[in-house]
Amino acid sequence: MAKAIEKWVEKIAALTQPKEIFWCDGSEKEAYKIIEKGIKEEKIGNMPIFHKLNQKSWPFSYLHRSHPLDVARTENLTFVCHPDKETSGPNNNWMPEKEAKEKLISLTKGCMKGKTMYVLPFIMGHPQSPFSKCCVQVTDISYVAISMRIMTRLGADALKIIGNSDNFIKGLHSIGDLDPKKRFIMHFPHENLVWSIGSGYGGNALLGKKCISLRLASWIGFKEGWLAEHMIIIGVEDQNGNITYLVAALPSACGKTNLALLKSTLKGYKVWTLGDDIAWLYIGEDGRLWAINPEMGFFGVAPGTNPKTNPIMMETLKKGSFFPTLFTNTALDIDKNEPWWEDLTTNYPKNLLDWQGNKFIDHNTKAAHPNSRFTVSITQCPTLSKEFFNPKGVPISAIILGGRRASLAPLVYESLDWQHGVFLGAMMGSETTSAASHKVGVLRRDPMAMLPFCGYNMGDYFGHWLEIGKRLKNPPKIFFVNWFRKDKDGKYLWPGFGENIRVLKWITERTQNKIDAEETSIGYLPKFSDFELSGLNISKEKFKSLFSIDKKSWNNELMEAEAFFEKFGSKMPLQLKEEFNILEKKLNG
Ligand code: OXD
Ligand code: MN
Repeated sequence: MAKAIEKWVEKIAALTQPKEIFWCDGSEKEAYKIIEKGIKEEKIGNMPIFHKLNQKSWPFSYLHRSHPLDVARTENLTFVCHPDKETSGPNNNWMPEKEAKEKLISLTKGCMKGKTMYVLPFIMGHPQSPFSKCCVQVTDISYVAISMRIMTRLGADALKIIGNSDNFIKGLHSIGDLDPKKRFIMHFPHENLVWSIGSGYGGNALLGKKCISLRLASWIGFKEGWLAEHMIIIGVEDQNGNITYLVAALPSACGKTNLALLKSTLKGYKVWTLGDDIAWLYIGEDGRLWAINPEMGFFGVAPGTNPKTNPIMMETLKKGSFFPTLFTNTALDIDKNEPWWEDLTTNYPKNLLDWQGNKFIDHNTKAAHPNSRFTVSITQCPTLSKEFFNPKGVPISAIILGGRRASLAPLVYESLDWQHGVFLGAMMGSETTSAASHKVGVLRRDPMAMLPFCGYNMGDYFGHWLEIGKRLKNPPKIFFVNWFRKDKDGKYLWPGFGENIRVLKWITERTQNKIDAEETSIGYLPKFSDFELSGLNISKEKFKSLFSIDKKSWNNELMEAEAFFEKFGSKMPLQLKEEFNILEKKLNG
């Protein structure tokens, strides 16, 4: 008798009609076979799907150019189809399941004709963790097959665990004909199914990432009592060798990967990396909050990455291993056959092709797409924590939430307690970036940096956070950061990057109750004397500007947050309304 997984694959093949089916085993040999086959058989526009880069300077690296209209997540075409609209909430697009499936079936029928269908069995999370999830994705593009191999634990182990059972999350992916009008990324949480057609872009097509590990997993976590979050996981080691583990949520392209791989500028301090995008948080037997990273790779934004801003990522990218490294929509230095992006070097290479493969002439435009990416195995990261391989994960002492704000939010502040932290997290706003296809630089509410990724009603999500807090014996402290505050002349007030270790130092010292803080209307702020500024040339006055609280702006923020909260109607927890009133009073009292 055929196994459930085989039956499902047969059913999908009957619908998509591929010329052949390729079951991936995750081996090294297979990866290069898929790349070679892709180069011979697959084209995007008139270009081969992969271009082999200089293997001496960038070992095992390939460049992929996507369709020019397929360069970011498409939130307007992303749907979460719970049986009823209210469960999906105002934060998700929704349509009735019947209508969604009819649309998808008509777009998917015969979409793999003449193509290879890759079957990718993989595990999100450590195979020995009770939280890990076995998944199977099919795709008709080698770029996705290879990317999934870098980003997940793909291959035989997953097949072994799945065995004859039908206990696996299903992902159906096809690039379709890349027509944005025929693109949908649909989630069916009650069936553990993601169905994505018309895009090859990471967040839309690597289904293990945002679709499974955030949207579906957040819903599973809601039902089972844990959290799936858009967070990095790091360990901060101090001069005495003590390591404090933290998680941090920042919206896409707000320096999240740089923070995950931070190279400390403070002597004696070191950051250990456990994850740069997603954390699953659960309550351990000891009553503490624990975190695991379900992924195995980094899918990071390339522009701005260089030996100064992120030396550890540069090392990771150049390390080379049996996992290939992919660059997507970067520019190409023709003379060196190397990838290039803005700020990688101070000068432009002499002969450069832009991200679409055209000669780069107009320096008023960007050579690399602003959302160009690298996909690289986490195992190549020189600062990878050994705890990454621990199925239990790490115990968390602090949660950091943040956004991109030119004004309003101080560099760092600490909430008064868990409930207050959840409230401030729920009203979080950030200026949009190029990671999703919408206008860049517009302020939007992005609670816990989860707005595009929460697979159910965010009103319920806030309630779930409050519940988790009640169940924790010693809840982590919740902090807020903003690296992006500017002065009157539009200049950044804080140097950021490696200097952010100073903020992490203050946070870890607060978690150890080593230092005091200033209580204000929005929470605790650092005292000038406790904040490590040596060697930075930051005057007391500048420090004040980094931490000033403007009453008018905060009142305005409250007004905007209120309008946002109203969208969730009766799902909005009363405790957050109480916190709202308290803050309003404190600001104006
Ligand atoms: C990402 C994102 O790609 O958040 O990680 O968009
Ligand atoms: Mn992300």
